[in-house]
Amino acid sequence: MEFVTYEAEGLISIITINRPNALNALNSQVLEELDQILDQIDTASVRALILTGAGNKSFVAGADIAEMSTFTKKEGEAFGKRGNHIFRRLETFPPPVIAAVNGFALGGGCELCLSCDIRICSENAVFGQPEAGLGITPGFGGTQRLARIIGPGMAKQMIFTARNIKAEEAYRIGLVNGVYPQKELLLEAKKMAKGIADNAPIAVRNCKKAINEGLQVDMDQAVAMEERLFGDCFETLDQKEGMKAFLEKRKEKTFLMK
Ligand code: CO8
Repeated sequence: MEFVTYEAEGLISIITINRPNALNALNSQVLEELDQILDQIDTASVRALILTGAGNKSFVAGADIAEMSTFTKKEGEAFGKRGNHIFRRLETFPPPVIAAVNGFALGGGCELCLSCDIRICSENAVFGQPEAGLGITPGFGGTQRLARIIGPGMAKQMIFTARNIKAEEAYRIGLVNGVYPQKELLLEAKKMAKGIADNAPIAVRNCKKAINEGLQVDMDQAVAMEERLFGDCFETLDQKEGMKAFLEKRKEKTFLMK
C-alpha cells in the first residue's frame, strides 16, 4: 500500500497514515487503503491497535481539500458515506483502538481520532473542525462523536467557530486522555496497548461493546445489554483463568481468548 502502513508487535498492532507531503490528508486512496488494512487484520491475534500519523507534524490534517473542491452534492454525500463507513468500522472494530495523535488532527483527522476508543496526543497536537470556514459541515461523524465525547456545548463552540485548540485545551475538555512529549507518544501508546493486551480479550471486547452500544440506548436497555455481555464471559477459559489466578494469588495469567 502507498499511504497506509501496518506493523504487528506481538499482540499489538500499529496502523500509520503515511502521506507526509499532504500532512497525511485523507484522499479516496488513503480511505480505501485504511479499509483494506482493516479487512486484513486477523482480529483473533490482535489485542489492541494503535492508529497514528507518519512524521512529527501531523496526525491527519483533514480530508483532502483539493480532491473535495470540485465535488457535486452527490459526490460529497458519497465521500461522506465512504468515510463514515470506514470510521464506523474502526469504532466497532473488536480490539480497542488507541489514537496516538502526533500533530494536526483537523477536520477528517479530528473525526478519525474521535472514532477511536481512546485518544492521547503529543504536546504539539492541534485539534479542530475547520469545516464551517471551508463552507461545509464535518462529514465523517464529527457533529455526532464530538458532541458525545466533549458535550454538545463545547462541540458546537469548536464546530461553529472553526477554531483550532492546542493539546492542553484538548486535555482540559476531555478530548484526549493524556499529553506527552512527541518522542514519548508512541511509547506511551504502546504501554497503554500492552495494559489492555494483558487483560482477558473476550472481556475487554465485551466492555467495548457494552460502553459503545449502551450509550446509544436508554438505561434499562443498556443494563440489560451489560447483563448479557457479563453473562457471556462466564464459562470462558479466560474467566476460569482470571479467577483461578486471583484465588491462587498468582500474578501471571495466560488468556487464550477462549
Ligand atoms: N487537504 C489537502 N492538502 C493538504 C491538507 C488537506 N486537508 N492539509 C495540508 N495539505 C497540504 C498543503 O496543501 C501543502 O501541500 P503543498 O506543499 O503541495 O502546497 C502541504 O500539505 C503542507 O501544508 P502547509 O504548507 O499548509 O503546512 P503548514 O504547516 O503551513 O500548515 C496546516 C499546516 C495548518 C494544517 C494547513 O496545512 C491547513 O490548514 N490544512 C488544512 C486543514 C483543514 O482545513 N482540514 C480540514 C479539511 S475539511 C475536512 O476534513 C472535512 C472532513 C469531512 C469530509 C466529508 C466529505 C463530504
